[in-house]
Amino acid sequence: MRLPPLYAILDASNFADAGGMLRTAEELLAGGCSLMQYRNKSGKAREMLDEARELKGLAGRAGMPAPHRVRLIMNDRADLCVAAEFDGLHLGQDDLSPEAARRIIGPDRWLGISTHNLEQIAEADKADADYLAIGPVFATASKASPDPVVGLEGVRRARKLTRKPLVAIGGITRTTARSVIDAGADSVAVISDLLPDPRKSTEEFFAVLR
Ligand code: 3NM
Repeated sequence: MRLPPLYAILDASNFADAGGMLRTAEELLAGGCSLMQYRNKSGKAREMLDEARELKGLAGRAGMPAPHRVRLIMNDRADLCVAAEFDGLHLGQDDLSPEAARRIIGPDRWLGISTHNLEQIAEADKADADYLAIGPVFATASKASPDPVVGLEGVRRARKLTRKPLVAIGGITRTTARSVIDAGADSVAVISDLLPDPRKSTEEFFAVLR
């Protein structure tokens, strides 16, 4: 698999309602974003499934042919990933094990794992995961109790420990994205710096990432 250089994360906590999130998703798609994660740390399963299905409908209507089609990743919840027919699942260190998640999502969906230090990278590298994430690269206000910042040096070291596609996350902006890719990441995952004007921000990310 090959990751696009921009991985947008839609965190439900940033939106007053599902409509706000969907409008942002539409703008991200219009800006050319082809990989989006739905993250909802406090929602009820039923609401999450409804929102995820709406996202799925939007992404389908974006109508890009493979291999450029939009891919949707569910955070944490293997059950909702399958129920909403998402393309992949992203697991944190405290979520299901990759093996358990794989049994639920099947062999074909993408499986990503968050890591926060070199031991976790080495461990996740051995797991049945399609990509690994390392972070937080920089300070972030978007995550409760973030792990210590790993910096660009952490990305460089992670790159040396795995051949799996590597996503960098945490405090990454249009100003720093290029340096993160140059440190060895294949993709940058972003929440806040896409929010002010999602279409324009997406285009500006691509302008520095291409
Ligand atoms: N995971 P922003 S940092 C969701 O370190 C998340 O694994 C992280 O948001 C990790 O782009 C983070 O606003 C927050 O900093 C990313």
